[in-house]
Amino acid sequence: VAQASYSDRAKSAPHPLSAYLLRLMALKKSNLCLSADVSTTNQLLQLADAIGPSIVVLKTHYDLIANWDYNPTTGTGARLGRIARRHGFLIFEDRKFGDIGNTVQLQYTEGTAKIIDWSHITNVNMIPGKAAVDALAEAAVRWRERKRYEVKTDITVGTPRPESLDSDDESDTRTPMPEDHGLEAYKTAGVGRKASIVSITTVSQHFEPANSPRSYEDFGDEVMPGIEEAPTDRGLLILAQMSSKGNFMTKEYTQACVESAREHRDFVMGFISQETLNTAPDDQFISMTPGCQLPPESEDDDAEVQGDGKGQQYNTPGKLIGLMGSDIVIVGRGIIKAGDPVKEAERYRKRAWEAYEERIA
Ligand code: UP6
Repeated sequence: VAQASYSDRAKSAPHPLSAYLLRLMALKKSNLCLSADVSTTNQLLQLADAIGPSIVVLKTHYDLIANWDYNPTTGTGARLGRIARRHGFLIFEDRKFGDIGNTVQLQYTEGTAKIIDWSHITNVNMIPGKAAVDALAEAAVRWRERKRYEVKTDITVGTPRPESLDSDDESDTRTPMPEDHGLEAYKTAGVGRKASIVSITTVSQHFEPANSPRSYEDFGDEVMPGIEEAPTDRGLLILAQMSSKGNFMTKEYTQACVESAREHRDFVMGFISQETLNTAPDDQFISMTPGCQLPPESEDDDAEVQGDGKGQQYNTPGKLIGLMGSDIVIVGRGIIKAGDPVKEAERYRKRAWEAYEERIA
């Protein structure tokens, strides 16, 4: 597999999201994932908007964001989703789930972030055993079923019936809304704003936020030219190897991760690993690799890069893609802390892409 091109692999990938991602990589000439480890929603959205053209995956740690807004339609994840659609990248919440099946299911679908609603990809730490993967797979199937029954209706928000307002003001004589579920849209979007209401069995809403500060809201439903919207499938990566010094992931452990992935080819897209883990003829997993930095521009591209003093170890894109057979490099501080992150992201994209081209040549 390591010698095959991304576009060829796209044709036979068993997971719809993997096929989509591989096509996106070929289209954008990018095998770069940005690890957007920032502290606020605005920083996250601005970074995504600025770096979006250079990447195919944006990795989040939602719990690093101080003001994460979990509203399923106007919150941080939904807004990030628009930017992703516009620039053509997938969202990967690096949640590293690690608990019993029932708990991880709830953490994936409920709680303060409802990760499954906005993140195409997430990952699992396999320490608790294979049941966690089964449980996440089951949650994803249920979520997709529910998605299929969503109906989107576009409306212009009117004024709701007085009795449906949370107000005791009797002098309030506003005109009734045709449907009660316009109330949420009214409260959040405001009268006269465009909104679409998504109804399932129970009703939830999709609409433009009332106080959109900047242009990423204006992207609306635009999709990046050249490719359709991402499929509504969800994908999982198994944390099979780590970049950190002295981690406890043995060869046997990594192998057990591969076996679990093979049991769920329709849900597991691949691995977080330091190398490709495709060994059997029908393994078509994607490996994404963190612990990646380039030396400063003044130095040789393959010069050694020091760790961060907190256990992180770095390898260059040349080594990870070219020698280790990884498919996507994950870069955080190497890009974010650069003087010009947009330019630096392009430097990483080019180096990682060149390494891939050499590999398949
Ligand atoms: N990450 C690793 N190593 C792993 C797994 N995940 O570094 O084995 C994640 C970290 C961080 C990012 O949680 O978000 O990848 C790496 O960031 P950096 O490029 O700034 O070191």
